[in-house]
Amino acid sequence: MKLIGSLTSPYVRKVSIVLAEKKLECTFELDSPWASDSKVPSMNPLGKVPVLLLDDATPLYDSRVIVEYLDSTTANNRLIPANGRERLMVRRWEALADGVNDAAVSAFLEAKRPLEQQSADWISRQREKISRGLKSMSDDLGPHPWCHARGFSLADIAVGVALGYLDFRFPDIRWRGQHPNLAKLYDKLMLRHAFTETVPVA
Ligand SMILES: N[C@@H](CCC(=O)N[C@@H](CS)C(=O)NCC(=O)O)C(=O)O
Repeated sequence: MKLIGSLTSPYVRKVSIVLAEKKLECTFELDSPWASDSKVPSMNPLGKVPVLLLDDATPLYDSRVIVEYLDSTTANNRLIPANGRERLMVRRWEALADGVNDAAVSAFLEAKRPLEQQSADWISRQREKISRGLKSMSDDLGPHPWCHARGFSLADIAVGVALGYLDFRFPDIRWRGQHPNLAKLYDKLMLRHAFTETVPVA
């Protein structure tokens, strides 16, 4: 298998962490979808990373499909409950965390446009999504040790990646002070090898 992506993408990071947690062998190919010579559009018509190239050369996207596939390949360290409401709730955590990333990526890209083309309204709309997303994560986590009752899961990976991406792109968002329970979870996640070896790099 080969993972194609950039080092700054939170979705690529989520997949990298799942690969490490599942102890799966995979090579990595650096390819920025923003580069004019990027090969990403030839593998994913949407032109987005991550793409996972299977051994038979089938390209898989997006990150949610990829992590579902990876989790199903081995019985060890299951990260997504097999079925029922538990599965649904872990996938909902992932959707929320990925949605915070969507808003953060969108606000970051907007702020990179020339000043006269930027929309302050757009950036503030995305920041509101981030702020509501953080509150919802914090409320749902409450006093529990992990996002999902059964223990460490894809939900914690997705939330940890979103929090790390905010640190990386929006250090002015002081989520630790507002949500100490998320800070506690994050500190615990950062003790895991899979998280420390995949810190985003500009
Ligand atoms: N929902 C997708 C989001 C992927 C995504 O937006 N990736 C960004 C990098 S952070 C990208 O490739 N953007 C290029 C583009 O939008 O053209 C996933 O989970 O894989």
